[in-house]
Amino acid sequence: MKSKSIRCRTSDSRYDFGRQRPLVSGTNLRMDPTPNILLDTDMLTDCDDAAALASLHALADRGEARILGVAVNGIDTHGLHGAVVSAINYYYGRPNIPVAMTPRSPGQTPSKPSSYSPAIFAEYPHDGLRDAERPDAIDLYRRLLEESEDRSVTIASIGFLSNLADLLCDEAGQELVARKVRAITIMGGNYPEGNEYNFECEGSGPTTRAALASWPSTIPITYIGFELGTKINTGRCYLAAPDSPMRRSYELAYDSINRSRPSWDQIAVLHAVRGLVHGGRQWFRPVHGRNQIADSGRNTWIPNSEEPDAYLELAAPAEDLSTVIEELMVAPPLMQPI
Ligand SMILES: [Ca+2]
Repeated sequence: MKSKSIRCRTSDSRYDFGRQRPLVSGTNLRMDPTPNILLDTDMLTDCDDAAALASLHALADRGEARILGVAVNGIDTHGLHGAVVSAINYYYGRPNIPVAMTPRSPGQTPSKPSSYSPAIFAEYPHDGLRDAERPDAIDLYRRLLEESEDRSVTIASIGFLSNLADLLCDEAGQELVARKVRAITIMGGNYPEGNEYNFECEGSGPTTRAALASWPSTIPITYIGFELGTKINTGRCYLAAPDSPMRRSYELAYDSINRSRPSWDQIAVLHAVRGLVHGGRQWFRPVHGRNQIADSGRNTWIPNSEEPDAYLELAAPAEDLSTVIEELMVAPPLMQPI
């Protein structure tokens, strides 16, 4: 892993727990109905990231979303988890989606060996880059946001919040987000209170708190919690599906192709693209309030109907949502795989 200096020390005491989120003025909402998605993924130990990216491609194939780029957080000790993102992009015929890597080093963000990145790097087409050769995720965030229309970008965060903490660590980053971002869906936390991997893994608590405390208050945050994802088990759909990087990840991570796996990250992508209601049905119910994050990363929800932030409860039968997600996970690519 190349060594780069991170721009801000997000564990600084200036990110006090009680700090007000910055009130940075935004601009008028542009009502383009098709969300422009920037995905922030760890693509590391679990396979739901692979299925979430696949679902995002399937939604793009249906004209429901555009994929601006993928920022990768966390560190794969094999140095290959960016190549998994690239391999999935190649599978869906979109090889030019930019894939950028956290500038953090081990010790500054969770660092683990991916259970599936070596196999996917060896067995499937991709851009050939190792993680150390990829561009900086914070630079990618800034470039994509600056190039976008005001209030036109939706972020789906399905891993650690290190990239967001680094992006938001100064007023320029906060102003850029306030001006360009329409909404964010974050898979993280456990509701109404508890512990969850993305928020607390390997001492991530201060980073999680810094990212959420620095997020502009004019842009609502929607949280997908651990407890929601565990209700929606998917993955056995790949048993009858053709070979693909996603199918391979479900074979290699927790034997998920036979045992299935919770759908934390797919739910976050689905909500980022489709919102609460789709196809005439309400799938999710928001519980408004605000998140409190302890040093450990443990979160506590303070309910308040006046707050813009919310976590989601399931508003439809779990098996129906599992079916919707599995249809997206195995939808054949619209374009020719590369
Ligand atoms: Ca993830």
